[in-house]
Amino acid sequence: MVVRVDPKKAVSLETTVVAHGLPKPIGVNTAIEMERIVEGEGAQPATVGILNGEIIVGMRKEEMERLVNEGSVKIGAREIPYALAKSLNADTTVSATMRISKIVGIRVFVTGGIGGVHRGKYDVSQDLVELSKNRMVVISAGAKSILDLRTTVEVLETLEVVVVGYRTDEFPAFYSSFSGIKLNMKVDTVEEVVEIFKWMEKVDIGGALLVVNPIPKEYEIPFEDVQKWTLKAEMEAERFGVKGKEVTPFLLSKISEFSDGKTLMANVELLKNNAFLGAKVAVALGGGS
Ligand code: PSU
Ligand code: MN
Repeated sequence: MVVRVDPKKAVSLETTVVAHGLPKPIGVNTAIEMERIVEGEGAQPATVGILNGEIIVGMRKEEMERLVNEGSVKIGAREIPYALAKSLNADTTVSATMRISKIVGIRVFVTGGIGGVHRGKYDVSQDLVELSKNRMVVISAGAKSILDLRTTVEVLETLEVVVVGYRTDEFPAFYSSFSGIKLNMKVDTVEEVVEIFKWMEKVDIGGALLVVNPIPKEYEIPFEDVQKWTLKAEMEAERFGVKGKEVTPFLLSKISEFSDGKTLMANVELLKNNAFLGAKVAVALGGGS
């Protein structure tokens, strides 16, 4: 394992969004922009991925490009041992990145949207289980709109994941701040996030503090539009027989196509917005450089 950051000052970032969630070269470019934002706030970016069976915490641009150009498998936490044993290139989802962050002692992790409960057929992301196991701060713009959001929020409750809205009492739906689902915990400052996290340690809540951060207003896409494109994308997925871990990247790329790239731009902007908040939390947790 290669660790290029001081865990106490670091914010970890995933690579599935780089290699599978966003098209080339937007994935790598966005990752670099997120890293600059994190550095700008005085924290250390730690992009996580696996190259030739070696875990890298704090990937360099060339290494991210290798994931994209040589090809890599999308892995969750349970596939980490397999990727290492088989010397694979692997991009890490929320669950895999959280697990690696935990191993090295990183307390803040930033993503775009967590995985969750899919609609229709049984398909539940490992992200939810991992969120229940690792006490760290996770910043996300809610969960992807392609999911069954209501059920996802209920499962988060069942798993004792502490879900707080950042300046909102609504669970954000990724591309839009609205979902119609209300949250019962809201914070208005980064200091409150840190305060809650400290109490979680004291009362031994073992899972994550999931801070849901709505997409900035100027990039928001109406919930109804996204729902319409999602239905269309789901029909295409059905028609092409897309299954398993291909589902999320397929739906995201179709929705981007139907929206003339609007959702793609929204995705990039919410990632940057989350990086900004994550870095502030890391610094407030006492790890500023
Ligand atoms: N958010 C994005 N794009 C993505 C993902 C999240 O904006 O590509 C990825 C994350 O890595 C998340 C994964 O962990 O999708 C969930 O995939 P699945 O539903 O197959 O568990
Ligand atoms: Mn799945």
